[in-house]
Amino acid sequence: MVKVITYGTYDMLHYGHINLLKRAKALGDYLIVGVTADDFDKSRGKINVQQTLMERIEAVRKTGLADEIIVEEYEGQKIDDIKRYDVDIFTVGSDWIGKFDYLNEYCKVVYLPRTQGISSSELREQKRLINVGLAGDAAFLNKIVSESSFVNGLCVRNLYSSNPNLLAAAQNGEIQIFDDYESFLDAVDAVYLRTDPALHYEQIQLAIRKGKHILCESPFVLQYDENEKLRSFAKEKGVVFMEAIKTAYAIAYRRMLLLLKEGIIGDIISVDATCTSLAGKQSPFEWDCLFEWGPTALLPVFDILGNDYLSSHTTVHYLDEEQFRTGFLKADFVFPHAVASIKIGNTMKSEGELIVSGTKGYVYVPAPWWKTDYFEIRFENQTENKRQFYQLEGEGIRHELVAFLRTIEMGKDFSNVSQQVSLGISRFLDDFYQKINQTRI
Ligand code: C2G
Repeated sequence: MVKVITYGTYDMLHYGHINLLKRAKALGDYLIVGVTADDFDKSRGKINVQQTLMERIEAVRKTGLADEIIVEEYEGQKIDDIKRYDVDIFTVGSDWIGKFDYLNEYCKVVYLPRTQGISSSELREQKRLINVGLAGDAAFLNKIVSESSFVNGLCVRNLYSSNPNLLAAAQNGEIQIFDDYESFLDAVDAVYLRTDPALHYEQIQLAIRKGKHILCESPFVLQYDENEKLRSFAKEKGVVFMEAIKTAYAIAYRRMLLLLKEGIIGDIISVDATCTSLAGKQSPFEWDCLFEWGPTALLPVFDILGNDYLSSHTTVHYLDEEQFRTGFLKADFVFPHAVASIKIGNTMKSEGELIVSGTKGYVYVPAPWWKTDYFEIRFENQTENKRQFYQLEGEGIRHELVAFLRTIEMGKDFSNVSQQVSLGISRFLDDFYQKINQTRI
């Protein structure tokens, strides 16, 4: 019996896939089809897959061409599978020519001509393209533009800004520039906001009124009650509103949260996050340190401990107290059974690490933890220590854009920044502007 094996994602299964499977089956007597797991696809840069693993497996099963279906979960698995299933022929489409020649050592390798004129990417793109306009002055917007090119179904064609550097870059591309916020909104389906947070409340309200979906860089408002008001207004108008913190989309950060929930380090006693940078503080187009770093540093505190803290105290060094311009800040929180602290600054440099301490051990995320692809779970007995590594593409921004798009398309919330975190950040800012429990140095 000649055994054949082939692999693929088989997202939105189409006749190109079916042609391939038919010819693969004809090469032998028994066909094994490896369907890629979501994590494996993410690690090889496929982030736009629309269907779940189970849906994709079911679609392959329904073709009736596979004698056996397996899941491809890791780099290098093909060699293991060929040996384990005693495979005679490995086959894949001609788009992979040369890539799998190394398998010749284990079985025959056949590249079958790819079917022209059809692909999952094209099918995904044919779905309505959501036009996301960018509003703001920070250089960070350039990253959103470049990351958007990795996301099918989304395009960036409009910019509302006053930063000449951004405008110059936009003029070289195919981006239309606006100096009037309302006409900018009229030109887009959705908006990514990175404007001055003091303006967010008005700007978001207007966007909601015009039925535009909003992805707003955190902090999205400065007052707790504004946060609640905008949330219910967006809901009432059927508009998607998401707060953006890119770290929330880093796979390592998500996995760390799951492990903590499972109790890997016991009960959590303390969360300590530090975020500092010296870059950017000179430019008038960059945010104040409190906006730049506050939400990111607060993210793990409120994700892990909730936002119901009993008390907090902030020590702040102001660059300009009247304008609330900050140089660095340290805040301490007391929760019913735990404590937390954040240290942020752009006039000082420190080790940007995150430490979560528990009754059985602790999690250590090395600097810069907010762009993490790696963390360690450490115990008293060092032999029990675990190291976890997860690929991080595009600092999380790509996944954030995918989540925004999916929420718009499917009407289900895919945001990784929970209401608990969002309200916690607003609560902290509310206290800050009222100078509650604040010491100046
Ligand atoms: N295919 C094809 N013609 C098309 C589209 C796809 O022949 N128009 C083939 C691909 O070459 C591949 C299979 O169909 O052999 C599945 O395609 P994808 O789902 O795009 O999977 P792919 O990313 O190619 O994964 O480990 C995974 C494998 O390396 C292949």
